[in-house]
Amino acid sequence: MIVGQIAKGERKLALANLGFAYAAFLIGTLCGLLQVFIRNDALTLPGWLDYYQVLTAHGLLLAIVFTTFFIFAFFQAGMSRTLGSFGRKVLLWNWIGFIVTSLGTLLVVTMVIGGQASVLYTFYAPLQAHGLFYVGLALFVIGTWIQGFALIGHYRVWRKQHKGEFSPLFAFMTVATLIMWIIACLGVVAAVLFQFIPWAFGWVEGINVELSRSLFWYFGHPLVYFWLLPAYMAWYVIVPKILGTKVFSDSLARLSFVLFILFSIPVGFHHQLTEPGIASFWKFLQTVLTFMVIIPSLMTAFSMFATFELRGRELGGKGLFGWFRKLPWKDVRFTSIFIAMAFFIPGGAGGIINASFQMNEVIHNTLWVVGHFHITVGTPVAMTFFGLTFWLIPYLSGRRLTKALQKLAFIQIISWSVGMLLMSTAQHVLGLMGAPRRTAYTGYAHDDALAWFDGVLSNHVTMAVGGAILFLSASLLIYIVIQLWWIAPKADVHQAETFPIASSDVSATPGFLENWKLWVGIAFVLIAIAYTIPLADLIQHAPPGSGRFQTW
Ligand code: HEM
Ligand SMILES: [Cu+2]
Repeated sequence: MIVGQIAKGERKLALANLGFAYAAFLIGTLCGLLQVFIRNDALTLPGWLDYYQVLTAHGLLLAIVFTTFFIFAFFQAGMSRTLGSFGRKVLLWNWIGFIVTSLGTLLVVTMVIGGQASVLYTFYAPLQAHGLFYVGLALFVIGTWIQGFALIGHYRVWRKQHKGEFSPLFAFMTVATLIMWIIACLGVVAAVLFQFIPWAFGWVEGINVELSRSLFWYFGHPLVYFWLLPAYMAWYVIVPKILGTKVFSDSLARLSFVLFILFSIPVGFHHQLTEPGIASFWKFLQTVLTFMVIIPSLMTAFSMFATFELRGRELGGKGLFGWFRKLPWKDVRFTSIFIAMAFFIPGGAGGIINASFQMNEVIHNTLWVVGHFHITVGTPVAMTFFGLTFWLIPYLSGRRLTKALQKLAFIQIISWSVGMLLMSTAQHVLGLMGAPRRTAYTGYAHDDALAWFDGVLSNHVTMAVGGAILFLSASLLIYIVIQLWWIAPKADVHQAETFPIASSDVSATPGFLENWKLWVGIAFVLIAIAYTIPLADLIQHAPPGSGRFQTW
């Protein structure tokens, strides 16, 4: 059997992470299917299962477990591919981190299934889950830190051996993403260790609710960039290789990742615009910082389309848009990611609406928000990961994506797009008309108001049709994953999938871009400016702590 160019240790590690990711994906999407039918009163759950229990599982399994495990698989395979095989210590610590992350996940999932933690994935106080739920969360984060530091260790070894050289772009971006993740998690770790665990186990009586929410969102916004940056890595580094060209601009790519470290953290208050206890000035400041992220986002969009156009013209595309037809549409590795990018255009535009103080009043806590994150994390990120899966699993398993499997893969990405278009459009429109999010079926509204939800698009039935198509698509993906992992024909040397990495010209890249001390320093200064005074305020002028509530 021929297995890519990857050592056995990393291969097993990445596959273990992928196994967890796709198990979570299957159960998570099944929960999504239940939700869309419950919300339009087509399904009633048995007494032992609760809507909010299902929704907690859905949010956690898809937004946290699927993404994180997938991302680490991608990082581990890619770091081994670009920097060389892991040393014994790096490999060992990656495994230890993986095991701790997995134990945390299992503990959290057990608590949710056991009906002890229907607190949704944001676990807002004063809703109180079993203490072990928070212990599981802490283990999960610590496990990712161990894996993260192990990968950074691998990078440091490489740099010591290659003094004065730029690291490969893939490795640079991995390190940038991990640095952002580690800084971001400080908030959630502080809340879980110092607030939730003592409170849930009954060691202290009250919890400072607003402080816990602020610490959560200090983490919660960069969390979305933790999902997004690995997808951007695929766009910057993998896609050009599939197109047969090189990275458009190495320094632009590195600069945009540095800007994401700076501007994705000090902005959590844009999720708390309606909350008391934070003065308007701080909300305003963090909103301004939020909008700074538009700069690296548009830099990314620009370099993607520049790559497409330049390559399309090289291949003979003429006229204003002739290059578009020359792109490799028959290659599912490309088309999947192109669709992912296309979904991100309305997704990003919606994000600007959400982050705007006044417009947020209209959409806050409505189904619009649900529509929004399904066309950001639920499609651009998730579908980029699907597109990676089609070659990453063969690369790791030594099998082939056959013609028949590629056909199925096309059906899968197209059905996901159709399902998502229906579901998320309905969610956006319903939300604008006032349908709340995080609410099981309710007939509690005036008849006139219920009539608003009778349109073609503003309809819970449209949402359910979309959701059902999505679940079929998810099941098809699981079938493809199983085929690629265990069943498809083995590849020989010539057919073996490779890990596509585009070459990147560093001759014009300024050295300070790889000066991590500088960027981490600036990131902490921005965080201190945006958070010190309002958090100190929340602690000093704390109201009496809240008791524990279990509403289920
Ligand atoms: C079969 C595919 C899917 C279906 C049918 C589906 C359906 C839904 C529905 C109906 C809700 C809103 C429920 C409510 O607010 O009452 C929801 C929430 C959510 N979905 Fe999905 N979804 C799917 C896939 C995904 C994926 C792939 C992701 C992320 C990678 C995702 C992440 C989330 C998150 C984070 C929430 C919010 C949970 C909360 O409010 O606590 N979903 N989903
Ligand atoms: Cu945010």
